[in-house]
Amino acid sequence: MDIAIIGLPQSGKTTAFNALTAGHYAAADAGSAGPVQVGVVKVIDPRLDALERMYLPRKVVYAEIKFWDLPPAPGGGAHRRQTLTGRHRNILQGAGALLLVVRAFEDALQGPTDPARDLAEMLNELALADLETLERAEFRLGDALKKSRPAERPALLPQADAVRKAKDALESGIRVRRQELTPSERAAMADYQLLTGKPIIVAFNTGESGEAPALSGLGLPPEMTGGLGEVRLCARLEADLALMPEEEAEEFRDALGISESAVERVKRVCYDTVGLVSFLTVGEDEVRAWPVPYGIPALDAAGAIHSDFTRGFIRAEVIRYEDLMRCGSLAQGRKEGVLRSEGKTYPVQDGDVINFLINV
Ligand SMILES: Nc1nc2c(ncn2[C@@H]2O[C@H](COP(=O)(O)OP(=O)(O)OP(=O)(O)O)[C@@H](O)[C@H]2O)c(=O)[nH]1
Ligand SMILES: [Mg+2]
Repeated sequence: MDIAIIGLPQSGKTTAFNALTAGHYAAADAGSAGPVQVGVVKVIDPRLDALERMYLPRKVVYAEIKFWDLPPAPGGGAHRRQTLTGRHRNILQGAGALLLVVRAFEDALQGPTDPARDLAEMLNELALADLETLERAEFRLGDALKKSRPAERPALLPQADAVRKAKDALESGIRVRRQELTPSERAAMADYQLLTGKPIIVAFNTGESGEAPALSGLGLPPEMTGGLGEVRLCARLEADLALMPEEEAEEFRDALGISESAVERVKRVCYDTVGLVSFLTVGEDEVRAWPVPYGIPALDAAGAIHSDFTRGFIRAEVIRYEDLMRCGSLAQGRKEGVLRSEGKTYPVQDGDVINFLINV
């Protein structure tokens, strides 16, 4: 999954990126345009370690999260507006989720913190970017309708209706992800890769001391904060810890009363907010975790492995991870009747170990 880090200028996005990816790239000065940075982190999964001991595979493949940090817009530090429509828009559009960094650390240059104001401003920016996209789409569709032959209209009209509906709801303050759209309307929206259609995780970047804000305490309207994920981290401290040897970092965390590294917390909140689960595949060749949305049909889960798998899908043999560990092998699981045979529509659960039977 790709997660783009967004936030107001100088909110600590690059510092958070470094904390999450243990990157060695120094936070750039305000306004200086740095490169786009990408960092990949493995999603630690103890189940894979246990399966590795059982299967002794040639390789183990963990689920991954890719974090993206964008350079500040030219002159960015000077004015507060973050341009979400600039030349890196495609990265934001391609992301599976947005990590929205909100400054909660004191900074003499930037004045008093105001997380509620900053968060509202960013959410507003996202909505404005989407409104622009939808207005352009509405215009184009209207034009196409005018020029269309009668036979072409039935395809265009529902699209135009869906765009209008989403735009109206967005104007009344409801993010696209939270809108009540029919499955076909949602499908029509998918083409536009709308930013407010993505899961958003708010990362409060707190100071080394002092009170950490919470979404529920910001006094923002529930329609604005509903459905947002939240996590608190002290990016500067965590970025320092991320560069230390693991043991040393652990000692520091213990001393500071931090039970878990920022990256572990952020990963979990991202998984929860996006609604991701992992199904597992096993074998002598490879033991692997596959991140997929919760409850996706077995057919689509097969497609996540290889697009050919959707065409040749026969059935899925499924066993719960716990049952496999208890039985010791798929064959034993079959004997005990806990290895089930499932069809295309079976909703995949976290911890399902799946063997797809494919006709190639
Ligand atoms: N005290 C404190 N300072 C921080 C923290 N995180 C970031 N900073 C400082 O805030 C300034 C901006 O941090 P960056 O990580 O560059 O922020 P940014 O959002 O990437 O900035 P732009 O890319 O220019 O928009 C730097 O001077 C950081 O050292 C934090 O958790 N605590
Ligand atoms: Mg930066």
